[in-house]
Amino acid sequence: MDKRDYPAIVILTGAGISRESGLETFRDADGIWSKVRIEDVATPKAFARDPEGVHEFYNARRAGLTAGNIVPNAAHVALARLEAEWPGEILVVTQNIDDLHERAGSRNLLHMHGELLKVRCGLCGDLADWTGDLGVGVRCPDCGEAGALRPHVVWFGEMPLEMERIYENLERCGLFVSIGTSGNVYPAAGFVAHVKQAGGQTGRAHTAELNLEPSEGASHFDETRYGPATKVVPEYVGKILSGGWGT
Ligand code: BV8
Repeated sequence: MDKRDYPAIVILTGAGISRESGLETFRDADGIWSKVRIEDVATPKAFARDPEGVHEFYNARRAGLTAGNIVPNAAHVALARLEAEWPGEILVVTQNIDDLHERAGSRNLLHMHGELLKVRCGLCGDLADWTGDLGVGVRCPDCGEAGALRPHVVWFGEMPLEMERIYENLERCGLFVSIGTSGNVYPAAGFVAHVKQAGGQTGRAHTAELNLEPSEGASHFDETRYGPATKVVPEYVGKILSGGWGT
């Protein structure tokens, strides 16, 4: 079979894929939004009103992610294996701001909600890698101004990144797999409906949800598999690589 016979795959991931690496999700019982309010830490208004409070929220998450005990799990590794062994195209679109997909070896990857280990200058637009704390007094490494650096993260009410590239891939794919997301946050939660409507390469793309439990959008999917990501994702990657996609 040549490359064209292998459907292009788009994989959407959310906080659930990183849960077994030790990172909290957002909407589970003990999740992040049970401890802080979105309006206080994850909107442009919150940052304008209380920049130090927002920096503190992201400083704690950045410190957690870089502490050394948070590593990719079998689900991240399975997706990197799929990319290495799949003869067709594959793109991972993650809502996550951690770097676990990269550290597992995924390369065709985009962070639609930004990256915790990057900062952006509100004045010169410079994007820089950043593993330490941020604060209002910290100077931009490029323009030298203080008080304009923010986490390179998409807050509520802000446009997610690379949306054109995402929709272009959704419209061409033959297989769409959603992993570890509750299907609450748009536009990501609308991707499965977009794939169904666009039809994909084969006129009808196959869609699968792999999650701990049914998401808000579960009924949109052709196929669902529930269980911890470190179990269901490697199993599903094995199924795809043995030619079982779409069944
Ligand atoms: C936009 C970055 C339009 C920050 C995040 C009013 C004004 C403006 C917009 C809106 C509005 N009302 C609604 C909206 C749209 C809004 C939205 O959808 N709100 C929701 C709450 C209703 N969306 C936006 O604002 C987006 N932008 O619409 O822009 C626009 C148009 C033109 C011009 C300008 C703008 C921006 C959304 C991005 C917000 N930023 N994060 C940060 O991380 O701190 S969202 C946040 O939620 C994370 O990115 C997270 O990834 C994302 C989705 O959550 P999930 O990943 O799904 O995590 P969750 O905890 O919910 O679920 C985890 C799942 O895993 C569960 O199902 C669980 O069962 C499962 N699980 C748990 N353990 C495991 C597991 N699965 C497998 N194995 C396990 N072990």
